[in-house]
Amino acid sequence: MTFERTLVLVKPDGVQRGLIGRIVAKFEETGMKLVGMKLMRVPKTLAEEHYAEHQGKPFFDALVDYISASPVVAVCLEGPRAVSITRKLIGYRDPEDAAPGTIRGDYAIEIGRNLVHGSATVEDAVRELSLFFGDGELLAWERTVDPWITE
Ligand code: IDP
Ligand code: MG
Repeated sequence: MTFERTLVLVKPDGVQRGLIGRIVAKFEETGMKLVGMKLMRVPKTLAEEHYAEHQGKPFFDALVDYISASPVVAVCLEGPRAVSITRKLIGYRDPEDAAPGTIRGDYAIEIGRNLVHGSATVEDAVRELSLFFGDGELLAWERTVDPWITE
């Protein structure tokens, strides 16, 4: 099984609402390994680069304002299929369609305040992680429980 790394952002609404712990716990509890985490402000230039695929869409300016309005928590998770497992836990982009049990399904109401970002593909994850984390900020470390989580 190939290990992947993925980027999660607890967006400003998640930080403001005091949901950092609950959101990070959801991922941590799967057994995926936390290899990076920091509270940070997202400058507009970084927000625009991160969301470049949405440039020109009607919601783009509001999206950039939202992400840069207040601090986020950037998290890097590692594990087999980390990208797809993380997206599954986050749930569909519009909370109205997000399944119960997912972060958006349980804690969010509107698409423009959907609490959390997760990289959509392995390629996106590589690109996004290089935007949010510098050299040395992602840590390779051993957990004694690893053999009980992955074969
Ligand atoms: P994702 O976050 O599930 O990958 P994307 O389609 O990549 O969803 O959109 C990125 C983010 O842009 C969404 O999480 C949401 O915050 C915002 N967004 C997407 N579509 C809309 C919309 O129609 N109105 C307002 N915000 C939107
Ligand atoms: Mg996306």
